Amino acid sequence: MSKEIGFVRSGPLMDLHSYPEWTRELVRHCDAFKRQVVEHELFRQMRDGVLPNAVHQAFLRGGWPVIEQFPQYMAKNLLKVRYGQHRGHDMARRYLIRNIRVEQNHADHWVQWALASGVDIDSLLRNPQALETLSLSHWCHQICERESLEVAMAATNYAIEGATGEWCAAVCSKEDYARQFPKEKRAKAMKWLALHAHYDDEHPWEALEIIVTLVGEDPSSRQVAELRHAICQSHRYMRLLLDHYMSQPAPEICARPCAEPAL
Ligand code: HXD
Ligand code: FE
Repeated sequence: MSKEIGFVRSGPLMDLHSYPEWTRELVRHCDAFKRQVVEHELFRQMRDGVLPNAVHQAFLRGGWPVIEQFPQYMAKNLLKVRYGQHRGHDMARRYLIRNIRVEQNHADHWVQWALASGVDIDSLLRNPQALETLSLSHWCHQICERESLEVAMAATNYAIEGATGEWCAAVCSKEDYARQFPKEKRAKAMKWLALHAHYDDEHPWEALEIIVTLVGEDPSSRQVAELRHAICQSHRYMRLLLDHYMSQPAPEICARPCAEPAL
């Protein structure tokens, strides 16, 4: 049996007051975790143009698995959608199909950013990444594979893209970082960052609207707790990745097959 229509937004998309009170509380709670990503030392140094080259390159290699796989997380969620079952499903269908296409170009722009930053693309594509980095992509696969449409979209399209819009805006808030690239390469190098730094980036808000439409005006406390957990975990995994590169810029390339541990 199909669910009732439920939440219909009346105010502006990007205004928290357009959403039910439980949403506002959820967003406020998770913002503390998001800030630890957005205000991370790695992004501060990137913004100021003082991030050591080795850390910068390692970050670009380490971020790649999530960039490459992001459309696949969305595809997993698209598989959960049933046309005509619920207004939230129809909104999710449109959003996911449209944005999977958009993310195709984003992977290309990330590669251009890495190339302009001196990253060897073969090593970006083929070398094993640090476990701390891989855990974000494993988490995304796990949650999109096992959890509901709304919880999985909260972890990925809302939490990861939301925090990303803000850290990109922070890095682009001054010219220092962009100036590190020669003028003729700058636009191409900065394309991924510039696209995600748009203050009016509606994607996370659209995801939030879909999530609220799916769960309705008055979800159970268990549903809200699941959403809260998914969002905060994504932020914590992002932070784990950033902490890793700030504390351990050592090469992570495994030159030889890893030896069996001694018994
Ligand atoms: C951040 C490292 C700590 C990973 C950032 C992941 C951002 C994903 C953004 C999404 O739109 C996919 C993309 O390639 O643009
Ligand atoms: Fe993107």
